[in-house]
Amino acid sequence: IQTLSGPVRIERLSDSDSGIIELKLDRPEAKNAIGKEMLRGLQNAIETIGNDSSANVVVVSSSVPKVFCAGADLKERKLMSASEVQQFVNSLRSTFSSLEELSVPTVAVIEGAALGGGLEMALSCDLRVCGEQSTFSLPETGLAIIPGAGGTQRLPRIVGRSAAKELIFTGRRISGKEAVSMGLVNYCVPAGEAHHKALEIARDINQKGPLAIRMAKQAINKGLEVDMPSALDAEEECYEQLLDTQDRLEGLAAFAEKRKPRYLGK
Ligand code: CO8
Repeated sequence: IQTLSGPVRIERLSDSDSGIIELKLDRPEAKNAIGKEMLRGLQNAIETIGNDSSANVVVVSSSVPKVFCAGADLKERKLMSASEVQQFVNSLRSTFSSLEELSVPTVAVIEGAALGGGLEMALSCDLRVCGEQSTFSLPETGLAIIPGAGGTQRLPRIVGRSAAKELIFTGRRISGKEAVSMGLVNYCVPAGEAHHKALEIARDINQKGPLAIRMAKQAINKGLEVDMPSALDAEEECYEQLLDTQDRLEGLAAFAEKRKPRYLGK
């Protein structure tokens, strides 16, 4: 895999973890705020991962201590005209949609602040793990705007409409403990251990049939957007794509022979 540099890096783990890709935000001077360069970096990274058929799971984290991402770059934003802001936000929104639409699972690791666009990025991932000292907020209404990169849509789908409305109307910062209690994150662990926990989850996913994981993600995501009969059709379609795979036969053979399966993704 190509290793991208700049404010967004991607790296592949080695040996038995080689299906795990790390996407790292690294713009320490601005607490990972998303400006134009960061946005381009994210787009390149997501495209590169999307084209890599041997990627099985992506861990999205920050290399900057005590922050996941401070949201939109407010200094850059101040210099933009309304139409430039509109263009930028549209681009950010579609970038987060491509993150959400990656065929493989994504796990966000939050150690510290996930604010505004930074939280919206985490919401575009499939799973979230945070350290106890983390803080989460969508402060946009305090800046006289609304979350514009998916926050008004993804947050209520994850935590329910009532909790999402309170967080968006007030911009209140919540802790990791509160985030886990409302289902915003899957796990809240002691500070500094979120990356370790995310890798544990990623390794678990990486051991499973890779095509099955992709089909499970597709079935869940497609099904949640439509009525139940159409959702069950989506499940059937995804299930049937797995019937003729070598990996399905390998799973059965491994069970019969009481050994670990060796999946090839075919
Ligand atoms: N944009 C630009 N620079 C930033 C940002 C930001 N969002 N956040 C921090 N920085 C800069 C600071 O200005 C400072 O720079 P300098 O050294 O030149 O003064 C540097 O990063 C370090 O910041 P702090 O000294 O504040 O560091 P702390 O560790 O004390 O605090 C925090 C870190 C908690 C992240 C704090 O900086 C903070 O609260 N930042 C602002 C968070 C925020 O309000 N973000 C915007 C949310 S709104 C949004 O993202 C809209 C996106 C929706 C899509 C677009 C819709 C229009």
